[in-house]
Amino acid sequence: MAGFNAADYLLDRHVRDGNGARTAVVTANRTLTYAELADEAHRVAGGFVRLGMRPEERVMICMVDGIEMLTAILGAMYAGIVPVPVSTMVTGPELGKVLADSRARVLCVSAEFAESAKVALTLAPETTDVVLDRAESFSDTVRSHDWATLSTSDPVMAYETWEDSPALWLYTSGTTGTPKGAMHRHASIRAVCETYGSQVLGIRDDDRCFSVAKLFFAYGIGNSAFFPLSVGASVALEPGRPAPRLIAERVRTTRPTLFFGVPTFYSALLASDIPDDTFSSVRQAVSAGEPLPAVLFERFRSRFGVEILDGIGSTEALHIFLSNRPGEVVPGTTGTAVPGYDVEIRDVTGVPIEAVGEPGELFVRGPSTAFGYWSRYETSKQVFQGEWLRTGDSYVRNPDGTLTCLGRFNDMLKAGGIWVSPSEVEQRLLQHPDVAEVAVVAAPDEDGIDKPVACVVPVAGHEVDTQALIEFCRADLASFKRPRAVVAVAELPKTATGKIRRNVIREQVRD
Ligand code: 3SK
Repeated sequence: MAGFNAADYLLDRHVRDGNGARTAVVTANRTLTYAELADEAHRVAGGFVRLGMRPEERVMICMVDGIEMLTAILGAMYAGIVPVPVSTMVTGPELGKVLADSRARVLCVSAEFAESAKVALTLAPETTDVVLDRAESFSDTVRSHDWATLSTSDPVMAYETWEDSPALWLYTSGTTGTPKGAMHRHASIRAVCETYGSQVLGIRDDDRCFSVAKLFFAYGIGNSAFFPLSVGASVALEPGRPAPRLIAERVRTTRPTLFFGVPTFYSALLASDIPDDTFSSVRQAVSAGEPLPAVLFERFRSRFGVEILDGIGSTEALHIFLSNRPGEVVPGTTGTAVPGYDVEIRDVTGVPIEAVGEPGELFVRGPSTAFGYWSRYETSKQVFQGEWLRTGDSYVRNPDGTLTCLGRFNDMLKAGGIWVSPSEVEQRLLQHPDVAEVAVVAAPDEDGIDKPVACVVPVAGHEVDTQALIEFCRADLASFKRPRAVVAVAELPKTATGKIRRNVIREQVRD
């Protein structure tokens, strides 16, 4: 089996090639070269070994974006240990659930999340050691360590992992359901860099990356670690929660060339009063997580002068496998398959649909799909089908060969017996100047028959005239697709990754 270690590929390779003095990572108070980042990550690897960790054991990482989190991930990979970055937005019991599920021996945690971690530990008896990035003492029930225990340990060189050795677990729950750990191998990290990173983004060593999506997401770890470090480029890390003014300030100071966001955040940027030249250093903005409505693409380009490249990936595929191409964006579509990946739209019987305009479920195969979910045999069989990965997204082929997302496969709704894509109705409503965000779901009318209902967040300072919005849809959509009711709400319920929680909205509109 071929030897390969992703941390060696991302760090030591550049040092060996004489590029150790290049800037790798920038935070508000520290800048590290490749040589310095590699040294620190090797020490963290040594720290994990000092704590008694063995290759293939898991370390859970619940930390804010920063050098500590980056070196925890890369240090674990060096040592053959499997880093499991998890959302910092979860409650203590939720963290406890994934901690227990992963059977991680060690938990690395930022001081901000120490209280959640204490609760989590009561549910995860197999976790014996906690490493805090700042505070020193923690709990009597586990051994607690400060960050220096890791970062000042004797360096450990890369363990001889294989291409197919486990490298990274990422928990995903989709928009519903219990979290499942998607298990990725070392070579998949190289695969996403050589496909999407190199052949779609065209990332180069003079790029500077900035991602609103945090390192604990599959999208964020690609944007802020794998892609920049694969080519000797640099990344700016921001620990704070993304808000338009904070991000605009960091963009002004770090001057990124590649900026990564999600549709909700692009919408928040457009609704804010940040200066129109904020993104003047950016050669390409990227969006994923949810389909980017054409109207947001147009508004962003006209106000900030930057093109947003919309793509779709999944935690199970590690990163983006379907994307527009720079300079050739077809707004309102997700573009075409990334080189190295094949996609199929299949009907309910599993037969591929070649016809234009006929919706079906998207399947993908490629070099970065996960082995499966940790300890989830039945669910893994449903999602990982031979070489193919079932995405759960509903897609349609356009006449120009691009694909358009119609929403989650199970979010499609029927009105008068005809399928309606919530996303099509949402795109129309977003064209209205009073509408900032919208989600369309099915709700039963007085006869118990499902009809489209729109939940709308008004633009700040505006009010929505719900009847006028229905008429606005009627003017441009087939009559059966128009929402039968529009409900104005202050905000839409979202997952940690910013995806709209339609199941929650469905419950709300039924009440
Ligand atoms: O949701 C997405 O589009 C995505 C993109 C890259 C990596 C992971 C995910 C979930």
